[in-house]
Amino acid sequence: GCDCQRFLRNNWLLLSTVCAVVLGIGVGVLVREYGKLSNLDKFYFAFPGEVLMRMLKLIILPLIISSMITGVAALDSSVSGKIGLRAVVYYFCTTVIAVILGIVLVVTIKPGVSQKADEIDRTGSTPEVTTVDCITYKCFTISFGRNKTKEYKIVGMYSDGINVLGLIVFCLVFGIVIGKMGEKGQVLVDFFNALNDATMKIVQIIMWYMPLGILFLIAGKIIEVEDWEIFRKLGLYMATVLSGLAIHSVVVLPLIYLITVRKNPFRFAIGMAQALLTALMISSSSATLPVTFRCAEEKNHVDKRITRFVLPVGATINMDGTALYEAVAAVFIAQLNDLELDVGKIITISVTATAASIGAAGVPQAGLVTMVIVLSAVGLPAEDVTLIIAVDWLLDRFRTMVNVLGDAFGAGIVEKLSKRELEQMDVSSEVNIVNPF
Ligand code: DAS
Repeated sequence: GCDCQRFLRNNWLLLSTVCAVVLGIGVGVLVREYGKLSNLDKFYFAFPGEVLMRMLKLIILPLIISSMITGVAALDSSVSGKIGLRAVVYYFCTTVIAVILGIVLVVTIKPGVSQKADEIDRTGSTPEVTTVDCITYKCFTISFGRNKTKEYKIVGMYSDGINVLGLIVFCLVFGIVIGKMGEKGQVLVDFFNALNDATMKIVQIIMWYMPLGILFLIAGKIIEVEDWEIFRKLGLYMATVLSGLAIHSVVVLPLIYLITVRKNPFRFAIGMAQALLTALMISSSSATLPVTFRCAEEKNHVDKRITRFVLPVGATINMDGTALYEAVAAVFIAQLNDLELDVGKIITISVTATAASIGAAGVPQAGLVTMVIVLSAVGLPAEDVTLIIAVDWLLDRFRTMVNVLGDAFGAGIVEKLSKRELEQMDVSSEVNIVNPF
């Protein structure tokens, strides 16, 4: 009785989100079968989901600014340099491992070789993605034409206005400067601390809305998908990507966590469940950031001084799932094109896939866009991304989930490695981050 009640109270959000997913699938399938909705109806139907996305996107800007600035200001700059270095080493190593894992899998499974190559008839089987209507390749901004009427835009929410990486650098500098200003700087530190508290309060409100938004996000997607047949055709490719993502998140990352932190990695991962589920539903690690923060701090009790630093930067540059996917997809397309891959080309793919994952913004299908870099580096036609567009929305969800998991483990690992510095700070300084809850 009592245990069960406590479990419900602590996990009601997660449970109702899971229910929302199941319900969303049910509603989606039913409406798809019997609904006969026009395009406008579909838009209205999916609108509650769109509202969730917009709320999350709205809140990440003040969240990144306030958490980064207060996080850095609270750290002594020599310490923050060390913590930053550890984070970057972690980001880099896990990304490279993910790429190698992806390449090993795709080279052994060979999803694009032999009879599979004939199966994916390049013009016939993907009728809705016949031409690349326009490619405006500017700061990772691209839009692919799907067919003549329906434009399929992959324009990051930031690409037209805000540059997250630039913002992060600014916040780093600003945080260090006001941290060093003493008395006068304290006003600003207090201000951003208050801003951070307020932002997290709003996040809490958004979380209440989350199950409903997710229900309609998933139902709306099920109604919208036009061609299920393509899944069978690209099945082996998808299986390669998904098994790579599974190995990375169930074996590789937990092992690294286990070795460094010496705690149960799966308990840690379960603590992140709400964030992982959110990532899976909205396929944006940036928009998931508010939830990632809450899970890491509330459920897994990672030190706020670490999360404020490691999570926003990680969400922007640390994308293991994307790196793995880019490597697999590039080799897959090479196999479809009968391109012989020598060691040099494999290395080129590995390096560019790593770079492309760092360059990809944490928004839906950003990885598909930076894919162009990898393809052109080995001389493959850039428009061949159209071959995998049809299933990308699905793979995007899973790689985003792995991206978020990688950031979370990173926070846990960097915290452990920085224990000494954090303890020293506890005794030496009064500047502590106010608990917003
Ligand atoms: N979906 C992106 C993310 O937010 C990255 C990608 O498209 O691979 O992590």
